[in-house]
Amino acid sequence: MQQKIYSLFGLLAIFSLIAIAPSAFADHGTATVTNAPGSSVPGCENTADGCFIPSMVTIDVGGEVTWENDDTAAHTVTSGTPTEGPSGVFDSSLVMAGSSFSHTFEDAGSFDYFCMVHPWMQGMVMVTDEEMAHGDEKMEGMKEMEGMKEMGHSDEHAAKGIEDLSDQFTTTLTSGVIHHIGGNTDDSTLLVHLFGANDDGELKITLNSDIITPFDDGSYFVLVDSEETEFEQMGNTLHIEYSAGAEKIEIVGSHVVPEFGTIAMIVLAVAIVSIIVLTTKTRATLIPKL
Ligand SMILES: [Cu+2]
Repeated sequence: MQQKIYSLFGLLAIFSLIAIAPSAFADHGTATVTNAPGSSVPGCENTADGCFIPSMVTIDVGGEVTWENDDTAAHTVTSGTPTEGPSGVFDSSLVMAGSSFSHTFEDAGSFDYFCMVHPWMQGMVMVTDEEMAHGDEKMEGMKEMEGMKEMGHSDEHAAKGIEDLSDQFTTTLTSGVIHHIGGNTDDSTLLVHLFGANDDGELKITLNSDIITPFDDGSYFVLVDSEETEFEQMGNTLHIEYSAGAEKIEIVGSHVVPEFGTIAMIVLAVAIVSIIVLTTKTRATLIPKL
């Protein structure tokens, strides 16, 4: 008899757990998002919740979202979109592997965010007023997410062949990271976009002659934020100095390979290499940002 009562209690306990669990999950005060391992390489955007897990979270006004970087690469969580740029609501700056970043949302609304280093990584935070109809808000969010997915498609072919190029192209920076590199065939320019160059620094870049061809005398022409700049050149390696706040370095040659795929692969290779370099150089100073 006593055994029966115990087992009844046991069953009751299990049932009450099942009953309570959903409300615990529905707690909208906090949410945790993790960086998907491998998201520093494009392709994660083709899977639902492939880059940020999950890519959309809903919290109440006053709630806090924590992003945990479970990846091996450094990432940022920056409000805004890659096309329109940072919106200024929140910005983690570089979050190293194993670190995290939190933000408390005081206003209702939907907040797009992305990774400045890997702009194919996009997510959204929905902040709802308690009076607001949760269902409608979510629907709107879903629609926006679909739009974002479509945008990401142009990155698809960029994922191919990345391993082949990464060892052909090297770059190091003493301040900030490379956001991306673009090629402009019309004026034979390689555009290096910097991010987070808060101090004066130097970019050391070894150019791949398959992508950018120098002028007949073997030289290039360099502009930092549209100002002509003196630089050192040793073979194909350029040492370009820039001052704090610099955003754009242009390297002009006689010819730049037009193929988008190639340029996209360089961007990736450069981004990855620069992150590795930056991670090893600044690990000590950046980690305490918890
Ligand atoms: Cu990233």
